[in-house]
Amino acid sequence: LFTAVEMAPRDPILGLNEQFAADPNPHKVNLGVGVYYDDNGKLPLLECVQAAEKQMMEAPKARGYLPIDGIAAYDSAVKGLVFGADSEPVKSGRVATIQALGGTGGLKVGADFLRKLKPAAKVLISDPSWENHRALFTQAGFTVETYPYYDAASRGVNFDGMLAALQATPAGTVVVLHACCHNPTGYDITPEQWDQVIAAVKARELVPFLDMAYQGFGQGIAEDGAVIGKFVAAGLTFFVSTSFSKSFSLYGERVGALSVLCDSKEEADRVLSQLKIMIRTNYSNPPIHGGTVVATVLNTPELRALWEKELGDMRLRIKQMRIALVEKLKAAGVKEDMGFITTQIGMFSYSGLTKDQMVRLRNEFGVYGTDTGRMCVAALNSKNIDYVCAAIAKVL
Ligand code: PLP
Ligand code: TYF
Repeated sequence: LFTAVEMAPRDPILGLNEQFAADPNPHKVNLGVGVYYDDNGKLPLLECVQAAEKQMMEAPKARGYLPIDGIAAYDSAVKGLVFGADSEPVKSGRVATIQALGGTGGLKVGADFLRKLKPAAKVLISDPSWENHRALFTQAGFTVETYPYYDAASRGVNFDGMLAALQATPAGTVVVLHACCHNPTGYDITPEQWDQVIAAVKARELVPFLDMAYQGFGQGIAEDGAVIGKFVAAGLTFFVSTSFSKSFSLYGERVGALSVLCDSKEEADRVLSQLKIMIRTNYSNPPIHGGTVVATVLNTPELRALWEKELGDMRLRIKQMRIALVEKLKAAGVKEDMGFITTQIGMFSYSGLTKDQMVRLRNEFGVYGTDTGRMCVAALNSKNIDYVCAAIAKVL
């Protein structure tokens, strides 16, 4: 049965983790996978999460099946976060939201539904994008192509190229857009550029799928969510996937969501019924723990305030690491102006280093980033940054 089964390639990012774990170098630093570590190099367990879990422990509950679309209080909290609790879409009931297995799960439920709805549509992702975007939409049955995004020469976004591509795209094409903190480049488009993207999406009748995996890591929760408000104001219907993996440091609990903005409550009810079929035939219903933690935090004012503070601290620490990286690379003798690192946003920096340089960093110094030159700034800290800067200076 399995004699013809080929060995599949490793995930380019998660595969690096395995290589890192096996590396005996005592100085090794993992800047490969997108995970936030604190200044001691530890994965944080947020205080708001611990407080919610304490509450849950003190009033233990039996574990029946959840509804197919998850915890109602979780879904409504997600709607509030993404669209605004008092926003017209939420108040009118025209958002269909389901609790998903991480942001990936939200993307996949949305992709499966879209494939049934628009089987002939193509999917466009940014060039480059999170590699799993291509894999996930391909696996869902779509042909995946790209729109221009990164411009290496200007160290920024090739916005003219992006817009021209969208304007030349056939109606009904699904366009995956990073809502904020673009992975892997760290370059976001400006609010004015978003307006132009939205105009193109509207004119060409494209289907926007916003991936919001880093809400709160850019400028703040509301600030990063503002782009959603722009799509709403334009009168569009669209998809939004949410991930709490990073913002709650709950990677392994698999907490995320999919929200679909429809034209009316009646339409949202029908869409929700279809999303439920996707869920039921895949994993039936989501798990309880992570969703309860997030719902408890988001729906308890003191815990919500604590979360916003802790998320703000993570955001600030990453920004400080960007500033320190620029200064220390200069001090380590790098002649090139690395100031672009502080104009990037979110957890990643596209460093501009070549594949050869990234391989040298890994093999000679135990500093792990992806072959594309992406480094996770959120894994730098006051103890490893000098070593990393010295290593980068040597390969440059
Ligand atoms: N989308 C992007 C752009 C990401 O970087 C990630 C990271 O993991 C995800 C989606 C998936 O999120 P999750 O880990 O919650 O599945
Ligand atoms: O881009 C990253 O590093 C994160 C984590 O298949 C990740 O988004 C990477 C690869 C993958 C799943 C998650």
